[in-house]
Amino acid sequence: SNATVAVAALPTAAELKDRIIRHLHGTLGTDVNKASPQAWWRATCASINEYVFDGLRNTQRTHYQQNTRAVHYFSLEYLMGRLFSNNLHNLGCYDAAKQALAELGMDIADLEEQEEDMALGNGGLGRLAACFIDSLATLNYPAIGYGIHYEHGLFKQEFQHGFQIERPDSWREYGNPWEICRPESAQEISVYGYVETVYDLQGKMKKVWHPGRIIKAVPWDIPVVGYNGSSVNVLRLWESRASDFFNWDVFNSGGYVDAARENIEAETISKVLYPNDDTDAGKELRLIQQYFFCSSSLKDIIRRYKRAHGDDWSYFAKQVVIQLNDTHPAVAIPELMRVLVDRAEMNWEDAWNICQHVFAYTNHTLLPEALERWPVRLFEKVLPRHIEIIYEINRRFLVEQVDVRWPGDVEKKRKLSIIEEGHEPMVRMGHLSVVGSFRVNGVAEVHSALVKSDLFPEMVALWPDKFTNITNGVTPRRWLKACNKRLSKLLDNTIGTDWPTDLTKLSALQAHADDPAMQDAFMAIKQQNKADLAEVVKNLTGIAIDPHALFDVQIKRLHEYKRQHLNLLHILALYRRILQDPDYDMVPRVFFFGAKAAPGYKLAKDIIYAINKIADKINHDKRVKNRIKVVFMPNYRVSLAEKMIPAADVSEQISTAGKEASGTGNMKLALNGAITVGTMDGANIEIAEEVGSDNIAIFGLSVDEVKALYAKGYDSRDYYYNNPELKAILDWLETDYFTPGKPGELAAIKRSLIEGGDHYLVMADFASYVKAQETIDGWYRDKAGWAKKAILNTASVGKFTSDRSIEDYVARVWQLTKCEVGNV
Ligand code: 26Q
Repeated sequence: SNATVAVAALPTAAELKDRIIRHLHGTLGTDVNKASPQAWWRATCASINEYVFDGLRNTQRTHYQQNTRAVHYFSLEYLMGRLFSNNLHNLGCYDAAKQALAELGMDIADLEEQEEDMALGNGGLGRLAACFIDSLATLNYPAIGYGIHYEHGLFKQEFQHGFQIERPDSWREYGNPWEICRPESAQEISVYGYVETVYDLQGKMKKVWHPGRIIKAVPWDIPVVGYNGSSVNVLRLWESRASDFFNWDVFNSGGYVDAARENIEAETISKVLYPNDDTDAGKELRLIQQYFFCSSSLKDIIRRYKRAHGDDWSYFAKQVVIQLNDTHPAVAIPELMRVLVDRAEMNWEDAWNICQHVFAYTNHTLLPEALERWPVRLFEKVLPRHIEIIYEINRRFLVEQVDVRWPGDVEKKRKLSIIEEGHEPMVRMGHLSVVGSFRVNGVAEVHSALVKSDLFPEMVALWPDKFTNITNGVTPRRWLKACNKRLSKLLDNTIGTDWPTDLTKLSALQAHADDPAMQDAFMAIKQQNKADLAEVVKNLTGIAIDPHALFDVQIKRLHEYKRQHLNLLHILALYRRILQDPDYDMVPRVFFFGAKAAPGYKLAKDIIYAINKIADKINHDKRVKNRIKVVFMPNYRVSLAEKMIPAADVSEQISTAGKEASGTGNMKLALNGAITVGTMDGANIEIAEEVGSDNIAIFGLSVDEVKALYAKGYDSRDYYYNNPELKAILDWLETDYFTPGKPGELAAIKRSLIEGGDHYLVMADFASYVKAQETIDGWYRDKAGWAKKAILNTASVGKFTSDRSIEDYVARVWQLTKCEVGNV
């Protein structure tokens, strides 16, 4: 046993075999002869959990005994995906489990497919949270992730005649082996009601909130296993229930039915994840979700703190740092103020001082429509005491900071106020987060610069040191080691086995990039991964694809700014060239899409429909002679990403410059040897810097050029009338060529680009994009040249491990100390 890891002894194949059989009998009530794959999966999970729970107990005991400072990651979203293979890899026993199962006659890959994805997030922001908690555990930092235990995660996507249909995701319908309910740590949460002003015997004014409703919050703990079993941290997710306390009177006074209705209302809070990844009109339930989880989590933190320090608050900011994953949990700031001022009876200045040393805020977007704002009247209704506290935070900020810096400047006050005045006054959650935090970060260099220059310039003038950058990263355990086992073995054999925890070690691969044997080995692996994906595509869509074609992949939420329709216009250009010139010479390509559209986002759904209709036409057109295939993978999610990314030759990262805060799929694809076609946006800029201009195809306007074009007045029709190919393609969308008998079904895309003004500059970047794709086509014809570029991509992106991001947060924000966890 190793004294510096939480999980004492890593399981062997023989031990696992014993335990799996024991759980088949004792936990599942079945036996080796009649067990279903589902039962085998459950028995294996239960066996793994014996090690996981040991590690969890050791870690929690060590953190408690050493009274460690910890980061508390507050996020409305965690996109965990599946945990089976991840936990096996992090426990260092994937091969042992594979062998144990093989000896029992089972294929581990079939068992992996039994698990539902844990899809408690929309996209990048939620997956980032999942990568971060993996890195925190791996690096032995004391950390807790807090969030909501949604009954339904992100919807399941189906296509019917090319339309996106949403179906509920019921990931826990048959139970989830990775979670533990902790009813002993339940909390009571208040909402609604009114505030009473009272005076005590000394004549001191006090505010008393009389809540209109009380809801119970029950925590579920999901162990987060660090690589090599180093630490096992927890992800604590809150589920809402009806409070027994509140229901008692209604129930006893004959209101059995009313009580049942209140149960349903209480349980609605954690019922479903909002499927938007940009804000829409303030919904009451969403605000209650935010408050419900922030209040529960703060109570949990304070309970743990008081166990060590009693009523002495002077160590609180030394022990506790809270990271706000965007503004979604920003209501935690007035909530902590309320607890300190109203409940602990602290004076305002001391309470505010604690807050400003506890909170830090990560911004993930600059898009104006995605900046969270809540109507003041909604706050007054749901959180009547909190809106008073926000007003007081704002009053002091305007008097003590803004007016001191810019005396009498009404315009500055209007711009900086946490309350946006107007017909419907709004609370600006970004402003609240900046004012209440000691640090604010963006998620890639260019994005952090824009946060300062475009979003909060006056806040920077007030507090220049508050703002910093922390470039995103991804966990190489899930996004290389576990999802691309073939490449991982090649890396182990070539550069040693340290790379999963020290990703810059990948740079040792650069020395092999010209070696023909390495090129062959690398591309042979890519070829096998492509063959595996072709099989998945066949099963999922019925489409037969040539695994030797170039695999071009765009996987991300569907958004105009991400420009899936730019990709589509390029496909149409190629198709048209083929129709006009039957011998048109191009490298055969399969264009893969994976994307969910927010259910209410009309144009995003129109784009999905257009891709599906155009795919159908092209895939069945004999004249194309298989030079183009278009595959829209249904229900894109983490587990599908793990199958697509290792098989990608080309990574599409084509957002309008200045719009994609960072991107993280770009990192995963480059790590697996895909070559990026991308704009100078988000982390693409840093990827280009790392891999060098020979190994990436950059195109399009830069951030500065985009700004200049908007400033001079952008007219997309200039490009329509000056580029005959582009004009012909857009006009094509108005015909019934792709939708026989139904002309105009695809016209909305053209309209958005012409009459709609083309806000995301698709037309302006089109020609440059087509050229970049021609460069890619040229590169791919040179097999050795391509192999070299692919190898250099994998070799050069070590910077983008989430371990580096976490070390940056520790150094620039959290100030944590590593805690080696012993085992007894
Ligand atoms: C807000 C209010 C109401 C309902 C929904 C929302 C909401 C939910 C999710 C708003 C935004 C999101 C998610 C945003 C997101 O995923 N942003 C991405 O974050 C990544 C990690 O930093 C970046 O890499 C991406 O560039 C960024 O788009």
